[in-house]
Amino acid sequence: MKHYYHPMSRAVTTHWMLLELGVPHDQIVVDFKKGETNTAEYRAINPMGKIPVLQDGDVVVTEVAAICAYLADKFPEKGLAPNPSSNERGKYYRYLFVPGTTLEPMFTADMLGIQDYPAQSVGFGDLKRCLATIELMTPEAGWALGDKFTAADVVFGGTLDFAIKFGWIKAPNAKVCAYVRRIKDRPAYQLSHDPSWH
Ligand SMILES: N[C@@H](CCC(=O)N[C@@H](CS)C(=O)NCC(=O)O)C(=O)O
Repeated sequence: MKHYYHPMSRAVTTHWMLLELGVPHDQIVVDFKKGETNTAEYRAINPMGKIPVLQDGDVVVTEVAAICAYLADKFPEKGLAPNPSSNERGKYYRYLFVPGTTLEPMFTADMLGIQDYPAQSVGFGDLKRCLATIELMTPEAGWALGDKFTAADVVFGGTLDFAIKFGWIKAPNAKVCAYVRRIKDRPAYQLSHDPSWH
């Protein structure tokens, strides 16, 4: 498997996922700041010109959450996804999808100072609703699905970690901080994230 990556990018999340699984992969550093995602060759792999990308034989997976979900299902013996037929799967999908489809766009709009938008039409609603959703979804103890750490924590927890680090969440409460602390204490997190990010 090839993992297109840069150490100062969202690709640290998919690298973290690969390390949680402990599966071998070729790490291909793509320096997006030098335009390496802008070449015709790279755009043929991902027309969005974004990292991360996972290439598994003929299969190309883009988007952090999709890559984490794909990897968790490819290696079921590692236990990072609930069984496809279990009821937990619904909750699991929610943790995988809410960050990229709802929270990140809200944080982006907020950071850009965009306030005049139709909250009932835009997918993220408004900041108040997003923060209430984070509050509800953040586990009091353990992990998103209970005692067992899963890819849901890599995606949801990883997004909260970025949100605190980059000031997207201005006043994280004790529960959110404690969950992110548990995330950051994981050896695979520490191996995949630059020490200045810990
Ligand atoms: N929605 C994408 C976002 C990926 C993304 O924005 N990656 C940035 C680095 S953090 C990138 O590749 N930027 C290069 C560019 O847009 O040219 C995902 O979840 O993978």
